[in-house]
Amino acid sequence: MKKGTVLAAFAALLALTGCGKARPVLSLYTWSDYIKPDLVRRFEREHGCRVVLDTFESNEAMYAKLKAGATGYDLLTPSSYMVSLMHAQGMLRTIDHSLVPNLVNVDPDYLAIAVDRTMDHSVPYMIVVSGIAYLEGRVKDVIPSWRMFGRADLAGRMTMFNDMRETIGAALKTLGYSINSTSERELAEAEALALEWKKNIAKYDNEQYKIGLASGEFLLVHAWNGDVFQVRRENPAVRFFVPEEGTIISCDDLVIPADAREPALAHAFIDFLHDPAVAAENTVAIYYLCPNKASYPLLPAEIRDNPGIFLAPEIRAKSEMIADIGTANALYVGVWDRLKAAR
Ligand code: SPD
Repeated sequence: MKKGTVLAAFAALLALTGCGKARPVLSLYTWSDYIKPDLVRRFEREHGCRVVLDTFESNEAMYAKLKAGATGYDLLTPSSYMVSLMHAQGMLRTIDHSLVPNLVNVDPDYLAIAVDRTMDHSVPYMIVVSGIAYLEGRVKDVIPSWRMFGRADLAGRMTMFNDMRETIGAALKTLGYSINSTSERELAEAEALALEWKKNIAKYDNEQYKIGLASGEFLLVHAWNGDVFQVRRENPAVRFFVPEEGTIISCDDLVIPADAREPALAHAFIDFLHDPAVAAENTVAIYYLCPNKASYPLLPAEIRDNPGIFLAPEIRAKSEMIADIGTANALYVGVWDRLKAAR
């Protein structure tokens, strides 16, 4: 074959496979272990694009990075209280419902209590329940309470979240207060309790606790439900409970930053994630519940009957979602700074 003919054939092949032109890139900034990798690949195939994932460890870290000038993200998954703040600061795009027909599948019972009930600028992605995970057989006399962090016999073998709203929230809940308290007196009491707990914990951490629990380095950890059930695949001795005082329930939402480069692709990804079969497959893989009502009948009993995923009504009644508390946030920052600095 002549050289020109070979080049023409190669060019035709490239055109056919779509490899000749640069594929659009969807840049997703999210928590780790938070989407089934096969689903990402399926979306890439179906949309002729590439999905690039970057991860953050806390809402505050993600927000700080964006505020410091990081750009180029098309889709983020902050918790609802952070979504409120970002929306108020004009950081998010309005969701174009005509591009996301699967929004009809979002659970109306969840939307009734959501912050953005009309999905104006956010679409719920996953419901997250905070609690305590431990290794059965390695921790004696477990009581279903946040007060487990006061156990001196477990000193150095426990972790709590590196997340001010979660860790201060756990202390507030233990004392019978709201996790959204703005009372200086209640926060001072919570600070004193969290300070007692700090003497027993190895570190504040949102990521390493998973591997640490699986390996037995840590015996009891402050944990998010889905992460724990993923870890239990590696170590069947892992147990999870929601403390009897009540807990924090979060929803991490899909949002499109105002400066997204691929907003149409971001809308398509949201629509893909709310396809009922995709939502169910994702939930089965990561053990977080996607509030997609049409997907519930597709979930196996392992998920549907798991009290750490579908909470008992009495525990749910005692639990709360983190709210954007406006200027009172500074009180939490003060408590958190002192807790982190304390020895
Ligand atoms: N590995 C996924 C963890 C998701 C955690 N979402 C955080 C909610 C904070 N309140």
